[in-house]
Amino acid sequence: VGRELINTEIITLTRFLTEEQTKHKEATGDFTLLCHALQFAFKSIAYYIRRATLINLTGLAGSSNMTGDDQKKLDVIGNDVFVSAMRSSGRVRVLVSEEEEEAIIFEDSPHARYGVVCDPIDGSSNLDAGVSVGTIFGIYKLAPDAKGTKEDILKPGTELVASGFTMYGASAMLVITMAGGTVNGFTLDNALGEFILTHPDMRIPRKRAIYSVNEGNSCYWEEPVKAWVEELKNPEEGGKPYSARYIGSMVADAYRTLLYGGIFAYPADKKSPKGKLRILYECAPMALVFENAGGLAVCSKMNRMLEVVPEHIHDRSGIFLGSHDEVQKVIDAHKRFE
Ligand code: AHM
Ligand code: MG
Repeated sequence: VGRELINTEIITLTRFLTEEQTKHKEATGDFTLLCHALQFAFKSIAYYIRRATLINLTGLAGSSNMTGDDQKKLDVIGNDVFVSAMRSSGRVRVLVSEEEEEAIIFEDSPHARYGVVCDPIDGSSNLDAGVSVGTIFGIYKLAPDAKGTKEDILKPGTELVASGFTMYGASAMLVITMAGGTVNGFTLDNALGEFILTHPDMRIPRKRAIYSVNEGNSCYWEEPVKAWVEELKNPEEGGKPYSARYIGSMVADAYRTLLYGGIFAYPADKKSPKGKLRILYECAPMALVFENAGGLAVCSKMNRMLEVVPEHIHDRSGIFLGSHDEVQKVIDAHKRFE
């Protein structure tokens, strides 16, 4: 009856989280509930993005966020969906979002033990062209004496308990990792409304000749970065040059890099001495995913990205992440300039 063609033993995100929870005897279920709220936010955002052109959600909202970026209508909606999901979970005390100037403290959950950081719709300049965008998130367990202030969350990525991203592409893809764990990828089945485990234990290839960087900024780059890219483009006799791939959505560029290998970079440069991408909700969550998949992630000073401590919630950093050997090449190029 075609039974052999149908896999009835699918692992949904719900099942995966339940199984993870039973592995931890001390678990209270709070983290699992928080993840359920997260997955609802991802499904809702995926739904609005898919329908954006049909229901008048393209274009600008007419406002700008704290960094002066013009907000898209979907930036605002994505943020509202995310904030509401986190508030109603009852498990989040502090939330930092790219779209909110201040950290949000949920006063109605005074005993909640988690802090969440997010970029609800990253790469939103690509939205109206139908190019993939994504949500990036990180989860921190608050210290027992946490006071429910933004300081509770000004922590390095080494303190993350989990992080990941959802890419809204041909399918919505959720990639999630827990501290010290593996990286797992789920694909949203729109008919079932469930994220299905399709990419268990993702491992990034050790090397691959692909680089992903906005080379339009190269006139602002520091010498080691220039030298590194020149080297990739001009191989020794008989070698092949690297391929360039740049979507301009960190989530999509990072997802490709995770699957195929290579390197994604947004260096600090003379124009943006601190880099462009944000430590808390862009760099650190991605760095945990890449390290747990066997790759590396460093900042522009070539220090481990996960150890960079933000002073302010919206602080930025240069970042290089990807295959182990490709990131090592950038580190080596910098060493030659010391
Ligand atoms: P956003 O958070 O305002 O969307 O900006 C972040 C995005 C990243 O997704 C992407 O890697 C980068 O900005 C692209 O920047 P650029 O256009 O300077 O290359
Ligand atoms: Mg962003």
